[in-house]
Amino acid sequence: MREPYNHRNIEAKWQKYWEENKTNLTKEGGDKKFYILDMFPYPSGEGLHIGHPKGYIATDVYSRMKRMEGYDVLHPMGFDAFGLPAEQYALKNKVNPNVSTAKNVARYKEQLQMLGLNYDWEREINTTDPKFYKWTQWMWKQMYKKGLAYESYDPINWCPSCKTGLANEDLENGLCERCGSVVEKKPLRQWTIRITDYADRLLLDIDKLNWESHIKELQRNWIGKSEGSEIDFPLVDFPYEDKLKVFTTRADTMYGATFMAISYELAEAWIEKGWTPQQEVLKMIEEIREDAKKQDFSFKDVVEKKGIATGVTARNPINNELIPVYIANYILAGYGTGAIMAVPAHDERDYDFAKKYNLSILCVVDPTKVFESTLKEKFPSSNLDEKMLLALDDLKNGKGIYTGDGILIGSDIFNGLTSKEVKVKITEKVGGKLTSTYKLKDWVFARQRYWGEPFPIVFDENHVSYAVADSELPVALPMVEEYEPTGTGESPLANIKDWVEVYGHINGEGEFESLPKDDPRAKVFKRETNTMPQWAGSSWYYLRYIDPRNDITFADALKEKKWSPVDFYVGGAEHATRHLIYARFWHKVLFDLGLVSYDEPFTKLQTVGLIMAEDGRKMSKRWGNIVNPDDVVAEYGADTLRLYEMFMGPFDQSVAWSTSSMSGVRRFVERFYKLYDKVTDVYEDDEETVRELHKTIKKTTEDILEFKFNTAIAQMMILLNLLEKKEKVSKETYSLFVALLAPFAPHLGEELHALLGATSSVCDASWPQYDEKKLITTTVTVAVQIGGKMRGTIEIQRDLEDSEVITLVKAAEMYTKYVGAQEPKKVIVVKNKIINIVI
Ligand code: ANZ
Repeated sequence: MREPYNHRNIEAKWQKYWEENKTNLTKEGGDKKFYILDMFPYPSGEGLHIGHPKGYIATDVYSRMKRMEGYDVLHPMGFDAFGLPAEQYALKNKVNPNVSTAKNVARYKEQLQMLGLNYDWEREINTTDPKFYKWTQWMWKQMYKKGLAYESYDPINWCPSCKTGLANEDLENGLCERCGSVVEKKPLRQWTIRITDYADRLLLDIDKLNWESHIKELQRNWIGKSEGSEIDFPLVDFPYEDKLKVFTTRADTMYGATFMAISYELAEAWIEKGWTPQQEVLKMIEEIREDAKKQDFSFKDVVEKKGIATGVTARNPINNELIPVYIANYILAGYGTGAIMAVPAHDERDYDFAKKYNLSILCVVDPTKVFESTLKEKFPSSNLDEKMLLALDDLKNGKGIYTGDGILIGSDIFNGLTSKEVKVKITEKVGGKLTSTYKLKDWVFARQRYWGEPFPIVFDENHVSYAVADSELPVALPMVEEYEPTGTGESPLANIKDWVEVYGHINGEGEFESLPKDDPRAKVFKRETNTMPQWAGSSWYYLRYIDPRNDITFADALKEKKWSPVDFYVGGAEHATRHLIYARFWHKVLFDLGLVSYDEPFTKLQTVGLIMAEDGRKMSKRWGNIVNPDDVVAEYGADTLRLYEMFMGPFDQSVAWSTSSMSGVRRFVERFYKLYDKVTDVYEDDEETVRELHKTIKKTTEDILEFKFNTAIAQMMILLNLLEKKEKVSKETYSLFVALLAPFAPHLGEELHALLGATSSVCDASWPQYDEKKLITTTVTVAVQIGGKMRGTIEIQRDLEDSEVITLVKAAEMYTKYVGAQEPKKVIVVKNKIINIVI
């Protein structure tokens, strides 16, 4: 008699086997490759969260199947260990981040290994390793040399609590994404990267990507391209500035401009040039500036519009009308030109402002003459006629607003023409130019903190910057005692005189090279003391896995060509606009430099749904509802946890943890193990068994490819139920079933594979193939009613047992959506017809 299933023994045994036999090392000789990648974690002090493995297990299952299908598979893992969170953790616990990070990395790794993930640990990388960040510095240096990285002094987002400048991408609703503080605008010397030079390509190439459409849309919106015109409005008798340049997407409404509006920053620039406005104006500027500190940078959406007349007058170049210039709180300094022509009849923000300050509203686009289809677009889902008439009526009375395109009125020679044609004509007539503007801003790339990559830059006594020669890379981050942020806008590195001051000369290439202090050619230079943001290493780390120990280049060109691009990338949706924009940009720069072979890094992308706590809330210390992976593995085993996380629900949706379903999965594992007792060497399975087996092969293969792990597992459960009812099971059937299960539960897979007589790892077994001819079966479509409402149908095999039908329906998307983690009161199955779930 075999021992009953004991996950501890089995899992320890096979983990040791994999390590000793180097089972998980990447194979490189074949002609088919597959590069599957997880977004690497930042190793927090808390250890692995139970939600982390969801994505990792998924890529593990996928990569194991690919390997069994004969691919060379690259499935690596590493750590994103620089950055603010790691530094804050170190400060809080009063340990040096060098020490705490190493400790956290070790713990993460141990936890990942405990799950039996098949990462090739010989390729492990860590962004804080000088051998890694040498290449981060080297790549940044290429950007510097190309003019893509530049020093700027503009006001940037400053977090007073984290004491560092931040990129727009680091904000969430205007607050520091890290600590929730209100972010201020602070002028600061910093390094910035011209990501906007790539805005158009980043936008266009989105179409090439096999990514979820909502992620693609988030990227498009983040880049935020807007096509319009730049037009100059001359200022009348104003000695400090002769014109106002505006950006508009609606040049067709120029005859309807009744005032101009500028940002308070522009008003301040005028003051610097000598303009002395009225006291009230100064007060208003002050007020808006204060409000702005509490607001997001997308200030445009302010609810309460306010502002004041400057007393300055502009001339509308299309009709020579004189119109007043206002300062308004809804004008963003960093968008377009920071000034607008305001057309209250056709723009909502201008309309609100005009209403508040009693400014005239002039209608120049007639909505009634628009084609009906355009109108329907503008007023969807409502009673078109009524809305339209109302809009027209209001417009006629000079109090309405219509924001769509249409036919021009009140516009002199342009009357009767459409908005679309007039946009170009008017722009040309007033000597403006057609341009685009973007929401994407250049990337603020310097942090005034310790725990990051130093820049490979030195300055001479005139603050002229020089790149550090390649032979001197990496510029190592010095080990220090004191690394608290200074808060002055200087990095703590600035206090380390020994490190900051370097002796050397500028070589023939125009780069800095060190020399002994007493060398007659040696002069003193100062190192850049800011460090790079956490996004630096993560913008290219996937390339390093390809050739992680190469000291000559970041990755050998032939290897890069073989493995790139990443075929499948899996990770959190929170990276949709930050990491994924930065990495795409970085990759395109490398592509333009001829350093990589493809212009997009990640062909396919899949986001991971969250795992919520059993009570439906987010897991948090605050709620005391955290599930710890170590505990789960100790009690249930890694294989059960793996299967459970894949079975929980549709992969991309967030699902609540459920201990009872976890126990159910554990029983499945035990029963699977026990089924071995029925295995008979020479035995022919009946037709039903063969059919169900082939169906399971087909479904598992297809579902894994589509990341529908839950339905694959549900099908395996059905097959298991069936086999349990049979007196005997052939060795052949059981072997194939073991092969299907192995990617999900690799320890058990190995154990059973060995029991069946194999002498090599199940990882090297072939992936089972199904036979179309053996699949013929009769299926029925069954209606699903949940809580009294029809929620859809599922297709299942005719005459299934009630319990099997229930298993299948629980794996359906509608079940997760309408029932979730709660236990239904009752499930009634009317055979081959309907399933009624009472909740
Ligand atoms: C006149 C006008 C008339 C406008 C009209 C709109 C409708 P998107 O599409 O988001 O790019 N704008 C330009 N720069 C601005 C700034 N710095 N702060 C706030 N608003 C600004 O929006 C472009 C429109 O937003 C521009 O077109 C401008 O208003 C406003 F019937 O110009 B429009």
